[in-house]
Amino acid sequence: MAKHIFPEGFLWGTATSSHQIEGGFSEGGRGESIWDRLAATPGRIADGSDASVACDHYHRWREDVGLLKWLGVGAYRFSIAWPRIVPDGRTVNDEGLDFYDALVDALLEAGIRPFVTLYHWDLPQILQDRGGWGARETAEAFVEYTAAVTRRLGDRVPYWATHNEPWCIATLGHEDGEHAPGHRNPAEALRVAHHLLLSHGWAAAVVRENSPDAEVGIVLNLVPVWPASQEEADREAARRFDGFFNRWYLDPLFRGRYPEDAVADRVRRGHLEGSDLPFLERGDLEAIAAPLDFLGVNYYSRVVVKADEAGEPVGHPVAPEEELTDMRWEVFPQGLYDLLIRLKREYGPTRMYITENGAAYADGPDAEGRIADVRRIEYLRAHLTMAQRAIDDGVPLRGYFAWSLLDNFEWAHGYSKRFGLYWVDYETQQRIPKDSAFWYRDVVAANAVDTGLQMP
Ligand code: IFM
Repeated sequence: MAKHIFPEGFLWGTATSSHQIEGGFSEGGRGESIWDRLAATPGRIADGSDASVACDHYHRWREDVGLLKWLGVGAYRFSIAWPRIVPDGRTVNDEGLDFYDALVDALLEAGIRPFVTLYHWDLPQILQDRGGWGARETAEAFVEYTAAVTRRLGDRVPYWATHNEPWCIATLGHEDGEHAPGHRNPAEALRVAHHLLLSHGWAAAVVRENSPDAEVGIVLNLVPVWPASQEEADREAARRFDGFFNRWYLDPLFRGRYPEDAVADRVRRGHLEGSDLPFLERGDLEAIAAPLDFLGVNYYSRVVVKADEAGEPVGHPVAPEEELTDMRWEVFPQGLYDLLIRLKREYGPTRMYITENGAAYADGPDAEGRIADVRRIEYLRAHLTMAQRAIDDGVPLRGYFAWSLLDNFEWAHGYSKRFGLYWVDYETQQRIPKDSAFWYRDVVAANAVDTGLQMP
């Protein structure tokens, strides 16, 4: 079989997030989060569930570190639950810090480097009550929270990501209303995006003070955007989608400005009164554009768009049913290569990590208890092949994190989508390695992925 060998020192990992796996809602002094509140609202989560128990990682974290050790990964990406650290929005809760402190020590003891995300969507509800990310004060509160976390863990954590996927927080949470806090207000969504970026810049400086040897970055969900046809209207729709989805975040972070065409687009749609961004204050863009040690890239699929009658970009899925995952996302590995090459060419990040990549498929245990998740293996194999090709072509890609270690609470979909390398039986909390876990373990051990093709 042809092998794609990764560079020495390539960081292999898996990823999770606090809200999706921890449970233990009322323990350790944890406060309410905006996702607890959303899930308590009937009709907001597809299967009517919530994350109050999830994978019970709050109690089973030692076992989960054991799973990571068995996989042989060199790193584990997880997030800190802000409502455990600052439950009332003001006072630091030592018990919350103790939990992560012990986890970090156990990981290091197992030879696994902690890759910590500070914000993966679980805002303390009390801060939402004071305006949430729409308020500049929340950016200030994020800095204080970051200071508390990094003062405690900064001596041992080598990788810090400030935010996970600000597009999802701003757009899904404040424009589409699908995610917490469930607002539908495009003007607010733009303020939210700005405050997230700003808080990233401010917090990154604090991380550098408290964790001087660590790498600091941010994690974006990015998509290659394809026009549905070569018609001018569709190409224009694709450009606009790219502006609102990718460049709205990449440009401020790497170029210190919002993309003019995308701003004009928002003005035209009535989401901004003029191109003077009302939320922008002196010094903000400089803070946002402070150099990053890494860019975290979450890649799952591409998007194909066409122009509707009003010229607005609308999704135009083209893939046949069998090329869709359970999220109805097209399996499109080439997009990962294209995206990495584009990032290198247009933004030149010092280094990148694929901080999430994976697929939701429901495959469960057969009569013998085996989980033959062949489609997940093929998905991961194809994407890793593209990642390795990008490295060969000069992309400074330094690591890869499979999403996810465990099946978990998939936000508005509840438990109905399974992304894990491990199957979770939510009744018993048993974790069962899927075939993909065995396969990934071999990849990590070999530092290589095979193409799956017998070469002559
Ligand atoms: O589960 C999510 C994760 O929280 C953020 N990135 C995408 C994943 C799959 O939808």
